[in-house]
This record gives sequence, C-alpha cells and structure tokens, in this order.
Amino acid sequence: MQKKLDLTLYLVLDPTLCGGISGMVDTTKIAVANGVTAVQLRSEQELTGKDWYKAALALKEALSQTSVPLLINDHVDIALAVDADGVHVGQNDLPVDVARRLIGKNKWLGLSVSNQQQLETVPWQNVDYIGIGPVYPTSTKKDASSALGIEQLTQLVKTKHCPAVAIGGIDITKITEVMQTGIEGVAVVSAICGQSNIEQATTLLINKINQAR
Ligand code: TZP
Ligand code: MG
Repeated sequence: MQKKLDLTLYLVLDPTLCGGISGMVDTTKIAVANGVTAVQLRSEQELTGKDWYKAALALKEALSQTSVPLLINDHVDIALAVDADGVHVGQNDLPVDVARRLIGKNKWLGLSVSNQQQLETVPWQNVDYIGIGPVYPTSTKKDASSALGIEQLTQLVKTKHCPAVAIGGIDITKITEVMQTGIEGVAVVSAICGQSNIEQATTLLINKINQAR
C-alpha cells in the first residue's frame, strides 16, 4: 500500500460545494493540516473525463507531502491515471472484484453499503473498508437511499467484517452518537466543503471524534 488508510475523519470532496478545483485544493490543504485523515474526490455533478483527471492530479499533488491518501469515487481509470491511493465504488458501479482486479492489491478499495441486504453480499476479501449510509437525511447526494438512523447503523456495524465509515448528514451534533456505535470513523461532505471556516470546522469535528472514543 502506498499510504496508510486511517478512516477517522474522511473528507469527501465535492467540486461544486468547494468552488472548483482550486477550492478543493485549498479545502484539502486546510482540512488535512487540521486533522482530516483520508480524502476522496467525488462529484455530484457530471464531470468530463478531462475535468476528473485535472482535479485528481491537483489533489494528488496537494497531498503528495502528506501521509493522507487520495481515493477516487467510481473512476478506476482516473485513479490509475494519477496513481491515486485508492478507489471508492457504489453498489451500481464496477463490481468490487473487477475493480480490485484493475487496481491491484496495492491500492485501497472501498464500497458503499446502504442496508443489511447489501452488507450480506459484500465480498469482504476484496474490500478494505465500507462506507455505511446515509445515516441521516442529506441533500448532498441526490440519489441517496433513505436514511438508516442510528439503530440500523449500530446493527450494521455489529455485523460487518472490515473497517467502516459512517456517511450522510453527519455534522458536529451527530459525531458522538455515531462514534458510540463502535465505527472506525466518519465521512463528511458538507460539514467541511463550503464551510466559511474550514480550519475551525475540521478542528471541531476531529476533537469531537477523539472525545467520543
Ligand atoms: N453517500 C451517502 S450520503 C452521501 C454520500 C456520498 C453524501 C454525504 O454528504 P453530507 O453533506 O456529508 O451529508
Ligand atoms: Mg458511485
């Protein structure tokens, strides 16, 4: 593996919320300097292959002097093109086993899981972590399935066989109950992207996570 994968506070970037590539780079640098442990490039809007590539390259460069890995949502080709540290796929993307074959053993592979049935079909030997959610209602992901709630999250955390992050509608007020499920970390988009003070937002989140475990 190129860089260690620490799921504690996982920033999922959105170019629209961050204000384009330069906004994502600035957000990433400040967030990582203040405690974000993993970064994923994701886009809610359609991007061209060229824009994906440019954004991924800029983020790879922004993280190059850090120990924080860069993962790419859905796009295995982009991850390979910039030698990112990993890929995150959803239930409707390339199957995990195929993604694993393409990226090899030395990149991280994550999978989104939204319910118990999906959890039961995870090919555990080929994923490094799962993202469980949405835990709470969110307007960031337009096609998100219905919110799980904390009880279902607790149940899924009990039956998983690899590390996991919780995602979806998580802000500072939700950190304690999410971490009390025993999950390894939290993933956020809007709790960091587009915040007027990225440094403060990140610091408050990481402090709350560390208090809760
Ligand atoms: N997957 C499930 S919910 C979600 C994704 C990518 C969006 C999370 O965004 P936010 O702003 O942290 O609710
Ligand atoms: Mg996807």
